[in-house]
Amino acid sequence: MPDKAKRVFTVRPRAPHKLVQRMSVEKCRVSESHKDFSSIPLPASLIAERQGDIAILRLNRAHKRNALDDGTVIGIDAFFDALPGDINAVLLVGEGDNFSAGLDLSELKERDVTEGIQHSRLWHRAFEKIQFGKVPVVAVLQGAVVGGGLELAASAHVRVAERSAYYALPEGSRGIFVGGGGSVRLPRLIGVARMMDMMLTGRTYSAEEGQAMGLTTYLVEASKGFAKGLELAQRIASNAPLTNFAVMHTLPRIAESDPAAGFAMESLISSIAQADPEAKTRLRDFLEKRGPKVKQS
Ligand code: 1HE
Repeated sequence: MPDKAKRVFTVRPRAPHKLVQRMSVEKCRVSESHKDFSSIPLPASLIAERQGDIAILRLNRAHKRNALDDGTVIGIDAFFDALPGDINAVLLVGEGDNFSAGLDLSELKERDVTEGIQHSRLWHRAFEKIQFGKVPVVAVLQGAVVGGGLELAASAHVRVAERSAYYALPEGSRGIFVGGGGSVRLPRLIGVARMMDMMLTGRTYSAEEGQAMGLTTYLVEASKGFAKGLELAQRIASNAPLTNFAVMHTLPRIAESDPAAGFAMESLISSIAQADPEAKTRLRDFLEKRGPKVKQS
């Protein structure tokens, strides 16, 4: 869908910086298929739908290769902030042949240093709500997963890549630096040396190569990404919510703690999870032959 007329974005309850207040987003479009999210102010560059307890957030700027303009990033922030409580997983997809070409370079020209910092912090806030939000997020990748598009993908918990997907960090050739959390998240996925090489030499990695490196979690054939992503999101959504929460919020922090603190945190969260009535029910179901057995995937 083409971009529509623009209007000033004024809806965030927490007073944003004046730069953010000035940023404009395309007019909110609400159709029957995503009426559940109608109270969330989304720009035309984002479409939200639901399938049961799965929310599907679609980058909808295929004509600009889903480049992330300010309105889109503000919309991502608003969407994850206001996700309804009955949603148990999110599927993040890009319309067209590319997941995302990263930062919308046309918006970069006139920013001064302070505005640059505020812009980067805006991305940090939005992507933090993905990585450390309410529910796990599965991203479906195809074509360009580039620059800020890779930073966005890196904030998801599971990445399903079609064979056409490729990863790149062209910031070096544009005279800029990652600003959407890439220097924090990507070294944790692929290592500092690989990220350095990608930024210095413009090296790209295919979806298949990305699998060995930890960027691609699942590799699938052309046009199979959505179905695989949805299947995984449904599987994730069927877990006990407290376990999903612990995996998202506690596991990465334990992994970065010193071992003594990590062991202590693990004991605490495991005892909190097992005391939850949901865990009691699930354990009883298994022991009484009603619960599912582990199946080889
Ligand atoms: C864009 C953008 C964009 C496409 N910002 N407008 N990202 C990049 O450096 C990647 C820049 N994009 C590309 O290298 C190519 O567009 C692609 C390889 C991704 C796709 O190529 P292609 O041939 O399919 O499309 P195209 O003809 O290059 O682009 C189609 C349109 O999208 C065209 O606009 P049009 O008005 O001429 O039709 C492009 O200008 C537009 N377009 N990508 C703005 N990125 C928080 S910091 C993050 C830092 C970064 O993300 S740096 C990396 C930025």
